[in-house]
Amino acid sequence: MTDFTQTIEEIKKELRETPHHKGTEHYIGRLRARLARIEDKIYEASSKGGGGGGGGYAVKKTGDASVVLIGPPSAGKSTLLNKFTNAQSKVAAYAFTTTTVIPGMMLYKDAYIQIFDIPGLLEGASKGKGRGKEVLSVARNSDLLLVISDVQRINYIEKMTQELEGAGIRINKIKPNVLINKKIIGGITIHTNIKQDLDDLTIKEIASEMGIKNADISIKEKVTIDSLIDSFSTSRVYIPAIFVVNKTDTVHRPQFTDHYLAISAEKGTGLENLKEEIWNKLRLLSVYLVQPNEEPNFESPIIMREGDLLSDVTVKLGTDFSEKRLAKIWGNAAHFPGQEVPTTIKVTDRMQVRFL
Ligand SMILES: Nc1nc2c(ncn2[C@@H]2O[C@H](COP(=O)(O)OP(=O)(O)OP(=O)(O)O)[C@@H](O)[C@H]2O)c(=O)[nH]1
Ligand SMILES: [Mg+2]
Repeated sequence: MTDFTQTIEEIKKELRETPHHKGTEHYIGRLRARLARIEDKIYEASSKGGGGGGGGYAVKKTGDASVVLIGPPSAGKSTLLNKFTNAQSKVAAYAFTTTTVIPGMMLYKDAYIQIFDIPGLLEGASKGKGRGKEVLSVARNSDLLLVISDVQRINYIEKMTQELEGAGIRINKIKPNVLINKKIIGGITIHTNIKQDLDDLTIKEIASEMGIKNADISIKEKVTIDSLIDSFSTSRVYIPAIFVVNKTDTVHRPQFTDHYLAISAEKGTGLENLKEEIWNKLRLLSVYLVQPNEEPNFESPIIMREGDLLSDVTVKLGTDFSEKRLAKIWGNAAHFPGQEVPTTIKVTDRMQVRFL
């Protein structure tokens, strides 16, 4: 891979030395955009480099969804993995006990949820400290992150979050509402009904720096330089996260906001609660397949995600179902039991479906 380190350092130096005010905003925007473009290239290169996007770790994804445990050394990640799954990840009182990615499978409400235990993260991981970059690339490819620390080091949750941000991972955020319609010629046209703090020149320069030269850009929310760069970037990922505080058995009365979920992995407290939160955050739901000539029942669950269509269920079921365009449904979404619907409708939890 091309070494961008020097270019990155030069841009960062320039950013530090440029005074920040309205008059330099477009220049700052351009420099930040240039940095983001280089990051995009680095992530593109590393995700092509085999290992299933694990960037050096062989990570095989199976099951209905995947979760990664992120935290500093000795937070109790491996202890938690062992409680939740059949895995036997080594647990010890010293740092960096886990040195590679350890998968385990958790069965919860019919869903097979794959959990990855990974080496502890240090501050500076996103800049390449330890095997931080490889670890973070496992996180990039997951459906949910459990950011975990212990009661003595609650502040590490915030530090880990910053490392994730530094690796282009946006936590509990949604992609900025900016639509880009690329064209062959004509330059950049900006459409927005909202009064923006950024002027058109800044927006155009950021777009152009990120490789968008000709396009209609519709900006449907108030943007900042950072959120605009996020919306143009090809390498940002948006992943939900749960913040977990472990080892709450070691303090008399743990004190922190309900922003955090309290557990003791070792004693097993708070774990059912955490499983339910995992299920909710993954926005999983169960759909039940009803065979022809069969009464509706709850015997054959298929795990789907909120927003999936019935046609996504046919994809999951495989080729025998690929031609199906109509279905009968039972459950909350049905106006009456056995209603006939096209497979373009969304699935709902506990929907029973017979494909026609
Ligand atoms: N008191 C208490 N100790 C715990 C708890 N969970 C884990 N530990 C202990 O904390 C130490 C580290 O646990 P690990 O599960 O190895 O931590 P880890 O996050 O996997 O650490 P690395 O692999 O080094 O990153 C071990 O001595 C565990 O027994 C807990 O809930 N309460
Ligand atoms: Mg470990």
